[in-house]
Amino acid sequence: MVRVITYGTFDLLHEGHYRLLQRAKQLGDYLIVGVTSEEYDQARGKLNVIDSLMTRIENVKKTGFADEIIVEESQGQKFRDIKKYNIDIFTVGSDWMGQFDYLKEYCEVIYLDRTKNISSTMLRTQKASIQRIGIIGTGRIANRFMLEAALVSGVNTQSVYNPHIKSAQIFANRWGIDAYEDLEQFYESLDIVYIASPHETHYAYIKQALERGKHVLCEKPMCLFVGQSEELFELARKNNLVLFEGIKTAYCPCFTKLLGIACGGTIGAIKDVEACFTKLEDDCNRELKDTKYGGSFTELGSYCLLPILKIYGHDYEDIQFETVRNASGIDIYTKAYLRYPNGLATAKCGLGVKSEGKLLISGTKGYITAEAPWWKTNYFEVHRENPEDVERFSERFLGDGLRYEISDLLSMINGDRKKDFKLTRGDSVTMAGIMEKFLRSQGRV
Ligand code: C2G
Repeated sequence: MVRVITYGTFDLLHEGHYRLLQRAKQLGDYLIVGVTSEEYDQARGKLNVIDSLMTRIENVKKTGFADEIIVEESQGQKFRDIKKYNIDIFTVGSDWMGQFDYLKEYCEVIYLDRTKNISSTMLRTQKASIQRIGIIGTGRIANRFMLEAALVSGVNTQSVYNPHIKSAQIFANRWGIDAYEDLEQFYESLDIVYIASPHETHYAYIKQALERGKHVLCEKPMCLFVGQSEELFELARKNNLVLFEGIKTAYCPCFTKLLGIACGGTIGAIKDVEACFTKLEDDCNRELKDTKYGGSFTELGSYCLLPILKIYGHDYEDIQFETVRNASGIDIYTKAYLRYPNGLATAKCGLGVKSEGKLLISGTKGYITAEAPWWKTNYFEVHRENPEDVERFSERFLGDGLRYEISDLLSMINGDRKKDFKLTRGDSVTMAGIMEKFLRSQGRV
């Protein structure tokens, strides 16, 4: 008798899960299915699981493929189960390719092809549907997005578009999704578009997607012109769609906590915010080659402007830029000075100059510091006049952090609009206005 085991969350059970269980059963005579407990999903950083453990077990039972169902409660349990249940084959979907090779010492490990397309037919009966995501762009961030989206329940990334079809195909093969050459067919394949293409292409893609009834998650800076930003948000509102700017820091739990404390009066009235983010890039990278829309401020400015706008709001009185430029005239280092009626702020960004990445918020009773990488906030300190009076705060920041914005986006699509306080329409529009002022100050537009 061949004994097979597989594990999963099986949230909002869909045909990808169904086909996986069906093929797992066909691998042997007796199939054990491990369903993850809520605690274990939290510990491994899986977000947004909707169905309870009981519902998920019930749904797996209903497929009729499992001979036995167990609960997976902790890391290391797979190894123990393989021994305990005398397992011959461990199997899991190919999105986990290579991750469970360490079990090969104890049994056979088989990665079954992941189901690429989740259609809506099976999902219509469910209370929350799986949102199908398609990606535009195939750069570094798109690769990170694939890993992070896999840890958010309720989404299935299934298509990619790049005007250079070769790049789309390489990306699609790597991640087991479909590559599209035709934009219309691509839009038909999805519910949410994730846009990770060069900055200046965002506007046209967002507009197309919104006109076709698709929700949009767009990498920062979403827009480089205030008029475009306003137009797109208006279009999204009219079509009842979610338009979401992906500045990951805004959605990370520790950053939200930091803002809560900063704005809660602990350090008195805030009078200065200094935010610095530098990341050395090679001269031949897109960020430093594009002499019109590239450079330090368009690339990193959104991160530094975020705490400034969240603390002081949108009505700054004045903004000035100072830049260090390379031979092609592009800013390799930029300082933006903002003056508000009640305080000052500086945003400092560099792709060709390295500085200490830091967020420093100064108030009339104390200050808050978060060290680099504060844009992936997991720790900050509150200091007061007495040097010994230091409060320390920390919170987990999982993986690359994109899972938080994907999870918030889903909550908004599913009707929980409250969460857009983390990055509002006004925040995004103001940032687009600042990007435009910057480009004008450099004579680039
Ligand atoms: N799956 C699939 N096709 C999809 C989606 C999922 O074949 N379109 C597979 C996954 O690869 C996995 C199973 O269905 O084998 C369950 O998927 P999830 O519920 O997302 O669980 P997961 O997070 O993959 O848990 O210990 C937990 C396991 O390691 C995997």
